[in-house]
Amino acid sequence: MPFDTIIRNGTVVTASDTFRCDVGIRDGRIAAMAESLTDAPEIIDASGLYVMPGGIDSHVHIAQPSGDGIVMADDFASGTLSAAFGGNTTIMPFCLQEKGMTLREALKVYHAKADGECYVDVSFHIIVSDPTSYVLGQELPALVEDGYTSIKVFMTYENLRLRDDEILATLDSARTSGALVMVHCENEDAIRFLIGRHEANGELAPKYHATSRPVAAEREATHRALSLAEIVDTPIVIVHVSNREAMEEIQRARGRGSKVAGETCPQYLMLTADDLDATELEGAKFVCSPPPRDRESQIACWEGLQNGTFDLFSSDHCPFRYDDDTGKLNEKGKRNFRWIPNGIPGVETRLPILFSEGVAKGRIDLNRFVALSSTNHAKLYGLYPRKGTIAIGSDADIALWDPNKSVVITNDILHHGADYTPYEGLEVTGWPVRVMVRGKTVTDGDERVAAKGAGNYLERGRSSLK
Ligand code: DUC
Ligand code: ZN
Ligand code: ZN
Repeated sequence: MPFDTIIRNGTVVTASDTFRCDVGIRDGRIAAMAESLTDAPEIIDASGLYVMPGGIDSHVHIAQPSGDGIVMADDFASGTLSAAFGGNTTIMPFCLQEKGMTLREALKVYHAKADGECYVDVSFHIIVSDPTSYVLGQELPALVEDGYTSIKVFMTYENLRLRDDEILATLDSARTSGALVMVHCENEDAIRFLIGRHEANGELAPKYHATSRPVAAEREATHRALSLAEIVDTPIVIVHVSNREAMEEIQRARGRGSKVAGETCPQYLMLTADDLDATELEGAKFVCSPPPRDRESQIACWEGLQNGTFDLFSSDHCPFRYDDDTGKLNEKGKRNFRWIPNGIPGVETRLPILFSEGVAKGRIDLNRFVALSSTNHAKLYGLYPRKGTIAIGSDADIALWDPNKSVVITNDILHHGADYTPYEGLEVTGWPVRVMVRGKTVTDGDERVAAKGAGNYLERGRSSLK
């Protein structure tokens, strides 16, 4: 038999083209694409379906220590299963270096959490919170050689933030090592000042999370990150951009010749700060950073997806349970917004939302959908063309999409560990009805088919952004 599996009668969509052909899979990779293929023990009829590269979600938090009795709602099993049901075949969670740890120690902890547990392929970005000279001079260059080719730095959160000199040193090391740096841009000092003022005024409800982290705090930090990167001539990714002013900083930096990638997320298209002002404590369900803004910001973010300001559409899946001591409504979080853990679930809903609100509503075309949800992630994070496209020789990481399937998103149809979705009741058109990782079906849309451990850890090459 020339193939293990043939996907027949589907319409293949890549970041550049849409065409009718059959796809032959052998040994986990795409072995043939032709008008008509025969001869395989498994024939999948994809009539009426799109055959797309599986989603790559390059911004996901799973089982990340969050301090103070707070526990993330997903481990690697539930997080990757949820990812698969949402049309993804690879996710990139963060491996947190806690202060005092080496990067290798942090990786050891994360590999122990992930190994043998995953349903889709995974690869870690390392959060650098303690950029010692050993970390930057010795570890990072060696880790890049070992396939850990991206890091994240924070400009906010007291225990994570780097000062400007530390950011410069980290960027400088990343340039010589060949690592790509993702930056969380919010001005910690301004935020702490505003949190303090809210507290002094007795303003403690979830909605004050949004006003304590205003657009100016994000815009300023974005400008500073871009300036620091320019000073040491290092490419960066500005992650989870929420508004037009931060987008304009990216555009201006590109105009000066800087190498910058931009990312936005579903929450900045679908939610606003008003969602944090729900009755009782329900607003806690929408607490994430940067916070959702306003309608105009949603429009701006759609424009950014259309005009190339954004290269990446990621979930920033960062799930906490709502009605739970270890989650949003922990004892302190019930009384003061500053203790509500930041982050919302979204790995399973990212692609249906982009498909429905983007493709079905005519804001972006199918090829842009694939670029934003898969191909650009593979290119920027060193996985292309092994991942992120449908081509001969690429891994057979495939999502079959029914463009007409209409689904009302409710938490009980999702597979994550959170007890809510921020998108409860949202009706979407278009849904992944089969997801295959390296040629093996993980979900058929309704049921899990693969066993735990079907997902591999991926070493990556260098970024296309250089
Ligand atoms: N930053 C993230 O990237 N994710 C969740 C919380 C945060 O601040
Ligand atoms: Zn962040
Ligand atoms: Zn994040």
